[in-house]
Amino acid sequence: MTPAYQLQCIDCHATYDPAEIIYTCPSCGGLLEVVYDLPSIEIDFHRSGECRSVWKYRALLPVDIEPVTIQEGGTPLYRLRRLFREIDANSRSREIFVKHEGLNPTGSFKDRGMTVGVSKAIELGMRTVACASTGNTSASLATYAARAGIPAVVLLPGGKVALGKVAQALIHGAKVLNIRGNFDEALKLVRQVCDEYGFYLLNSINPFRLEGQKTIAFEIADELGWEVPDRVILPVGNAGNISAIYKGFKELKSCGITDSIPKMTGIQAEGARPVVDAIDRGLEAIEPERKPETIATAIRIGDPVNAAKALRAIRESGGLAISVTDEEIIDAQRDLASLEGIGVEPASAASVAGMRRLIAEGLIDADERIVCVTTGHILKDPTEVVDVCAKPTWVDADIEAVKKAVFG
Ligand code: AN7
Repeated sequence: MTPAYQLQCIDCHATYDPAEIIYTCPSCGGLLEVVYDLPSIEIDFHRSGECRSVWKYRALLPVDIEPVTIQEGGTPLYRLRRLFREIDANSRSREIFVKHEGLNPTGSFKDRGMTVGVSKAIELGMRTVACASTGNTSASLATYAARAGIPAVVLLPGGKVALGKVAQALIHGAKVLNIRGNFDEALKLVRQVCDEYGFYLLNSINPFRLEGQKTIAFEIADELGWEVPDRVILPVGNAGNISAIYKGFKELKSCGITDSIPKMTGIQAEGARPVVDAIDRGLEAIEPERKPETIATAIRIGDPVNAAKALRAIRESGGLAISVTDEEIIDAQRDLASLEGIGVEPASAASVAGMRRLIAEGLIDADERIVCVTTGHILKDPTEVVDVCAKPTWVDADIEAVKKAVFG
């Protein structure tokens, strides 16, 4: 069934026809979101036995054609067993889960947004799709554009995108531009290109893309038997995902499917923390960081476009925002990999590093049920992994040498 929905400005609340090609409010410049006439929509996904995937929840997705899909979503929710054993022993009731979004088709949560966003592009008759990207968005966009049979143009901060992501954008056939500049500059440029040439912009300023990403909330609640965790912790870069997941939880509550909203908790890297600063200082809007820097290149973003939505998500839900150092990120990445068997890229490990810091500092209650979202797969950034790990031991092709190396 086709849902009744519109675009609405989050600031002046003006509403627009969803077929208009707009990314911000033509009247006041505010961010847009998709709003549904919830009472008129027949929602059955909480009763259906269908496998979890983005399109299981299509009653609350704004796409009216057969979607462009390669089976996104349905990612695992792992309960942590060893990493927080000490903390668990202190607090037997604490449950900590990891929602591993790195297990989407292209290895990141972006696929949830792109299956919806590229489907929308086709529905709207758009002929070319484009984005700026710290890597994962470009990998995902290139893949879904290939699936849809339309060209993609991606602008990258040259030299600062992890190897696996560049490789994906290239092999899936996107036009890949290495900009001599950072992500924030690339995003400004791609917005101009889209305006001038009528390309469809699929950065997270596009409200339809975020609709796909809100299914992370639906899947978490679904997997917990339509209960809601106390807190969701995730990395924040351009601040789309935290906004999308919050919206998903709000819609579930509005529909009467769940009865609470998790405390949305955003983690940024120390060198790129405009959202954390705005929360700390009680600012209305973020102050951009001109020279963002972190090993977690995915979230090396100084001027997040969705900051206004993210600040609301964090404040309204009673959540938190903190930053972590690159060392804490690397430690969390290593521990997730070696103690839990969960391989994630550095930005994703920021969520677990942040949780560890919050628990250590006593900033979150001992009995909270927590979900950390790990947003990207470890193979995205093999260069970083090899850099932070001990090197393999070279051994002659000789049994005595092997024995010596194994036991020595
Ligand atoms: C692994 O690909 O911005 O706060 O251009 O790749 O929704 O931006 C990636 C962001 C977290 C931050 N984790 O999410 C891009 C891009 C990973 C990411 C984020 C990104 P948002």
